[in-house]
Amino acid sequence: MLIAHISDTHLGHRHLHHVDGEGRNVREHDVYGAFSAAIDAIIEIQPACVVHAGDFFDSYHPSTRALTVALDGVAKLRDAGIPFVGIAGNHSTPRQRSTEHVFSLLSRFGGELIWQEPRVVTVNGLAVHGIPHQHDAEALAATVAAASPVADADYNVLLLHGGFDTLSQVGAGEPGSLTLDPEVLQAASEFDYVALGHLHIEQPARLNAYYAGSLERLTFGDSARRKGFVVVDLARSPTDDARLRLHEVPTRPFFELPALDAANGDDPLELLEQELRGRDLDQAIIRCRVVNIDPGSWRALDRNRLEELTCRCLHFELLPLFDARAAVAVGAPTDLRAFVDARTPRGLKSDELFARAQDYLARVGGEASE
Ligand SMILES: [Mn+2]
Repeated sequence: MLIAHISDTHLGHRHLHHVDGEGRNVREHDVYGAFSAAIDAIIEIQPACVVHAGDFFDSYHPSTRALTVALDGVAKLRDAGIPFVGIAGNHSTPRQRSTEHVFSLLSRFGGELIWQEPRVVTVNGLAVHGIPHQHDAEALAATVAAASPVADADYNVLLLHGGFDTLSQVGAGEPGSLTLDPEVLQAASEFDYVALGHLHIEQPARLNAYYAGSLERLTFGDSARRKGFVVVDLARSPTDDARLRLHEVPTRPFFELPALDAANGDDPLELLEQELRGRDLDQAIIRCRVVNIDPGSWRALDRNRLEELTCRCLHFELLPLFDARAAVAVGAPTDLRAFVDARTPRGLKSDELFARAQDYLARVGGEASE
């Protein structure tokens, strides 16, 4: 029996300022595209069920566009006769229980969504035990410990959203996110499979438990080699390598380059050119840090050359990391004070001008290092 495990689709996620010809945020559109591509691929595979391990939407009050994409996907699966079971993750859990949950809408389109109390959904001989996100880690652990497989189901799958200390934590810094004790997974070992959500890099958590990861890279910290959803053949033994495979979904190139080190007086742009050689730059989103550079050399960087090197990218960020001693020298506060005192027009207070100048410098410094 095949199941498809998808997670952290974050519909509605926006990043950067780039818009397409119709004024839509490019990254938001990428996220929708990845989701729709995953749904189409799942329909071709025809699994017995699709499970979604949380963070379906990027927020619990998604935009009309995010909702439209979600409802279209759920309806497509329904029309293809493939059951869809999903749980709420930290992003789709309202802080107040009185808030009407967006999942109530998806349920009307044939999805089995679980968002308040844990619930078992049985479809095609498969029992899916959905445990929605709870803000209290201990309560969530107790709920997992209390879950037990349904004896007369062919297979039992546990659907859970949370991170574990021992694993790569990309996606774990999200608001309301949880870190669980690995013991929690031990308690779930009688399940045929534990479909995990929350960490954005696809990875195993233990023999029968796996993170499908997000469909798109949402931060530069996400160094996942591959993106997609997981297809599990529950009939195969957990030790069988053919039991689980990641079905890749094409994504936009999105990565951080190794930091360029300007310590030896090398031209950072020469280093950058070498680093970019042979990489997929077309419409890519790339970030690169320059370390050990002084503010003077940073300011003297040839911006036209930088533009030439990176013009094929959708977005390229070069970030200087000044060393602390050099950074203090930037504002040259004693000189600035003298400068302001000498040039303050009559009728204005030099103290106030100086304070304002410092404020501007601090703001510019803050923007440069973000
Ligand atoms: Mn997430």
